Amino acid sequence: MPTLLTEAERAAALPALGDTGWEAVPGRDAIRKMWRFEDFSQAWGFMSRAALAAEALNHHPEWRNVYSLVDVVLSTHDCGGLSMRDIRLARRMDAMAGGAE
Ligand code: HBI
Repeated sequence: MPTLLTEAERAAALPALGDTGWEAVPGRDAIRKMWRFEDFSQAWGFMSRAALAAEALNHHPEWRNVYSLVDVVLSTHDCGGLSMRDIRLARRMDAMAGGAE
C-alpha cells in the first residue's frame, strides 16, 4: 500500500520536478504538467509510451489530450495524495517526452 510522501521526501523530490514544469494542483495533493507536442501524432505517441510505463509501474495518470496538448495530473488514489509512485511516473514521463514542453 503506497504511503503519502513525507515532508522530507517532498523537499527532496518536488523542486526538481518543478524545474521541469510540474506544478502543484490547487486544493489537491497532486502535481500537474501540460506538454505541447508537434501534432496529434506526436502527442499520441507520447501517451502510448507513457501508458506502457504506467502499466509497468501499476500507477496511472489522470490525463486529457486535445490535439497536440497532453495535460497530466498525478496523485495516488490509494492513499489520497502524492506518493513515490507519482514521483517515479513523473520522472519517467519527463524522460520519454523528448523535446516537447
Ligand atoms: N494509479 N494514480 C493511481 N493511483 C492509485 O492508487 C492506483 C493507480 N493504479 C493502480 C492502482 N492504484 C492499484 O494498485 C489499485 O487500484 C489496486
